Amino acid sequence: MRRPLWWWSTAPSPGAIAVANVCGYPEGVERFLHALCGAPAPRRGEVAWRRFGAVDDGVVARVSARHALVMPHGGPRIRALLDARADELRAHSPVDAERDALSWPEAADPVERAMLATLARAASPLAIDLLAAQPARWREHGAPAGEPDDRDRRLRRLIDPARVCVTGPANAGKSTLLNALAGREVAIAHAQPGTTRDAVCARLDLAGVVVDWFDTPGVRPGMDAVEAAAARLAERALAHADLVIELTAPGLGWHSLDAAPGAMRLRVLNQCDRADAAACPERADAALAVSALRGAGIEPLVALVRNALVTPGDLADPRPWRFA
Ligand SMILES: Nc1nc2c(ncn2[C@@H]2O[C@H](COP(=O)(O)OP(=O)(O)OP(=O)(O)O)[C@@H](O)[C@H]2O)c(=O)[nH]1
Ligand SMILES: [Mg+2]
Repeated sequence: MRRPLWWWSTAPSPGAIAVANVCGYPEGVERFLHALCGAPAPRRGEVAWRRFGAVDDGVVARVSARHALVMPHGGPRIRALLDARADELRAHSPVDAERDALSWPEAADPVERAMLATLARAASPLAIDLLAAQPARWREHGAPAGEPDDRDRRLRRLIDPARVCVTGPANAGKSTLLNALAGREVAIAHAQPGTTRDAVCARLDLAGVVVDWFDTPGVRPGMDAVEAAAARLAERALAHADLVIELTAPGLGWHSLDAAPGAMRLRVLNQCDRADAAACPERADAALAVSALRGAGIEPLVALVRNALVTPGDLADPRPWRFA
């Protein structure tokens, strides 16, 4: 087999640097790198800066005669262009098991190999210790029988982030809440109703559990065509949500929209810093009152969402986890 294998070790989400592998017979690896970079392949053990044609520049590390790492910048467009170039150069993608065996030669057994492959793409910091513990648990208890259960599925949110969708009337403070959680201005927040005209998404770390957080446009009468299109995008986000936060403010009432069957729901009253918040009718139905603007109640909200998605009991449970 003279055609080298080509695959990415880093997750497909944007990052500073991405790492691709070129693996195969030495002459196949050399021919591929020469064609990709327009310069001779680095020698075994060498690390060199190279241009990757018109696509990007970066570093090539020759791990061994048969294996090199190609490290461009980590944008999805650069990855796609390099994949297309690898295709032109007739490299091919390994099947999962082949790729894992090549990526993790130090793994003692298939469970350890699968664990390392999962660890490399897990989104949440809380996944690290739990995944690292799995090979020993599987050895001690044996492979868990049957299909994945609810705990397995909840814990997988540590690997592939859960979707949290915030809905509610215009001016409830949905975008202000996203900005408060992100610690930067992800979405435009403004006193004018109908400010959010798109489904904005940000990846947030909620005390160790990473989620994809969707800010949706507020529903209000007399929406224009752009807002109506944005509302349809919000419907799509809701259809795939794991958790829906219904956010409102004093006097605005609750807006319940259809969501994915089985999605959890949490009612939150925002703008609790206002003088009329304590006695407003929405307070009685809210699980929590927060002020996105002033920061009150944000930590308890983070804890509530995090514990709903991945329960403390799931994390403490010593049984093996079907993580793959
Ligand atoms: N007093 C107070 N005002 C807030 C709070 N959160 C948001 N606001 C204000 O409420 C207004 C609307 O905030 P947004 O975050 O844009 O509201 P939204 O729910 O995203 O609104 P749409 O995008 O129109 O659906 C802004 O003037 C915010 O400053 C809060 O906790 N307390
Ligand atoms: Mg908004």
